[in-house]
Amino acid sequence: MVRHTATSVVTIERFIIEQERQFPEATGELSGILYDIALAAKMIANKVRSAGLADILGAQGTDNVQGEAQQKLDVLSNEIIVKAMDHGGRLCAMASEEEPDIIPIPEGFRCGKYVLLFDPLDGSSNIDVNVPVGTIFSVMRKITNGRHGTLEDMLQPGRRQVAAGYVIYGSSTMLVYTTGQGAHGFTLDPSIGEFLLSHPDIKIPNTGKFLSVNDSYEQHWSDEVKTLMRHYRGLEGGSKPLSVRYVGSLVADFHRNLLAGGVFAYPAHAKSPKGKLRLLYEANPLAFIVEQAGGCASTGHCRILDVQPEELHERTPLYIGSKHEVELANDILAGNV
Ligand code: AHM
Ligand code: MG
Repeated sequence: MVRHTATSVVTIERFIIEQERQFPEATGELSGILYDIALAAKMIANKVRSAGLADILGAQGTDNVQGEAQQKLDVLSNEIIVKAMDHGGRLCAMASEEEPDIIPIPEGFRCGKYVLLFDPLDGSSNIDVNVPVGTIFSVMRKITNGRHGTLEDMLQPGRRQVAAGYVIYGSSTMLVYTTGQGAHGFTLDPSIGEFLLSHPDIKIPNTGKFLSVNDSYEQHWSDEVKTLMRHYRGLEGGSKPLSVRYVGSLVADFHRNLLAGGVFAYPAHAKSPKGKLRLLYEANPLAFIVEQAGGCASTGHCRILDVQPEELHERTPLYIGSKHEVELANDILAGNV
């Protein structure tokens, strides 16, 4: 990998090109997908930034000052991504958390050799209270013959991802991605409209500081999950308690723990036996990133990246973050502690 000094200014485009150069056989298609995602992210960031004005300019379901109907931001973000990606000739199909079925590439456009899976605006219920939200994406290589991508191309285990990433729309907008050569973070400089390399080769601390979990579900947790949480809180097992931080916006909770060390947990519980989060749009891409950063992601029983998906909108329990805390989850949920 090309080394950059603390003072070099490296745009995301230049970084992607430098990474691609490591592979002389690369056609540039994957790089093209990443540029298009970065462009879509800038467009969404722009909409998210003015979301607080929606009430002034016209709320959802009403017309704005131009007389156009207002759209919910998650629906709008979905459209932005689809429109930024469907004509580039690199994808053969897409799937979104917002849409029930596969999104085909429109007739008349070239189909490429990749599929894109995404959650256009995760945590969008937080928009009204000005809490960070995010976009999460995953890229897989097409495995079927034929021009268009199929469900089979989407339902591959996460270890086959060729790229994955997320964008966090927070106090600044950041894009973090991996193509399997480390996890790298870029911060949007709004004055020039460019993502600049700010967090090269992110490494998550082996032992965490933070615990992110919605513990109002405690009454529905299994005894093993309750024991695990007691360990995390230092009430059992003798370790130092983790500090609880729960935004309720997966990208924000994950991002903090990735940089500072910690574990995000969304356990299965009696009312939601597979948890809440989606394997293909949320767990897999974040698992690829966390592993590249030296952390782990587990269902509590097996590595997230090894799960064979059965359906597009499948949910999974998720324990993700620092190695020590995720391994503790595996041990306690297996009854080994
Ligand atoms: P969404 O995809 O409908 O936005 O839901 C996912 C969000 C995550 O961002 C967050 O971690 C989780 O839901 C919070 O769920 P809960 O309110 O059950 O704790
Ligand atoms: Mg989501």
